[in-house]
Amino acid sequence: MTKFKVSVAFTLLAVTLQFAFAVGTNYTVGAPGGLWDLSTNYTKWASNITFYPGDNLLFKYTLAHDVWEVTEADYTSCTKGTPLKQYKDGNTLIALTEAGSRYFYCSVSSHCSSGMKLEVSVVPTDSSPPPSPPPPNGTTPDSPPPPKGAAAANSIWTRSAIAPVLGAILMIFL
Ligand SMILES: *[C@@H]1O[C@H](CO)[C@@H](O)[C@H](O)[C@H]1NC(C)=O
Ligand SMILES: *[C@@H]1O[C@H](CO)[C@@H](O)[C@H](O)[C@H]1NC(C)=O
Ligand SMILES: *[C@@H]1O[C@H](CO)[C@@H](O)[C@H](O)[C@H]1NC(C)=O
Ligand SMILES: *[C@@H]1O[C@H](CO)[C@@H](O)[C@H](O)[C@H]1NC(C)=O
Ligand SMILES: [Cu+2]
Repeated sequence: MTKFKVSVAFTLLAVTLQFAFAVGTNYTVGAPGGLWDLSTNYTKWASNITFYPGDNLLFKYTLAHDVWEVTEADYTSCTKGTPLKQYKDGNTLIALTEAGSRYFYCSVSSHCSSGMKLEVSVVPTDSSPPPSPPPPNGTTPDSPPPPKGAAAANSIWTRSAIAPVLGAILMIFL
C-alpha cells in the first residue's frame, strides 16, 4: 500500500468525520406541545432532549415575543441588562456549536419571569451514555423508555451512520 493511498484514506476519513458531526438535529423549541410562547414549560421540554454540538435550536414565535441570548446571571434574575444576542424575526435558528450551557429568554414585558426562558446544556459528542446493560436472564425487562421522538431520529441516524461509512472507506482504500 502506498503512502499516497494512506494519505487519501485519512483525508477522506477526516472529511467524513467532519461532515458526520457537522450535521445535527434541528429542535423546534417547545415542540411538539408548544412553540416559543407563554404556556410551555421549557425546563421540562429541554429535560427530554440531549443536545450535542452541531444541533440547532429553532425558535418559532409570533411578534408578540422575541429571543435574547443572555448570560447565566441575567437568565436567572430575568435582568434585561447585557444581552449577548437579540432576535425578533419570528423564526430564529441558533446553532449549538460547542459543549456548554446557553441561556435564552423572551425580553417582552415580564414574559421571562412568567417562565418564557430556556436553558440548554450541550454535552460533548463523545459523552453519549453507554448502552444499557442487558437485563438479567429469566426476568422480563421493564418496558424500555420510548424513543426521544421523531425529532431525535435524525441525530441518531447521523451518528450511527459514521461507522459504516468509515468501514466502506477503509475497504476501498486499504
Ligand atoms: C435546520 O434548519 C436550517 C434552516 O431552516 C436548514 O438549513 C438545515 O438544513 C436544517 N438542518 C437539519 C438537520 O434539518
Ligand atoms: C416545569 O417542569 C419542571 C420539571 O418537570 C417542574 O419542576 C417545574 O415545577 C415546572 N415549572 C412550572 C412553572 O410548572
Ligand atoms: C418527552 O418525550 C416523551 C417520549 O417521546 C413524550 O411522550 C413526552 O411528551 C415528552 N415530554 C415533553 C415535555 O416534551
Ligand atoms: C441466569 O441463568 C443461569 C443458568 O441458567 C442461572 O444459574 C442464573 O442464576 C441466572 N441468573 C439470573 C439473574 O437469573
Ligand atoms: Cu414573550
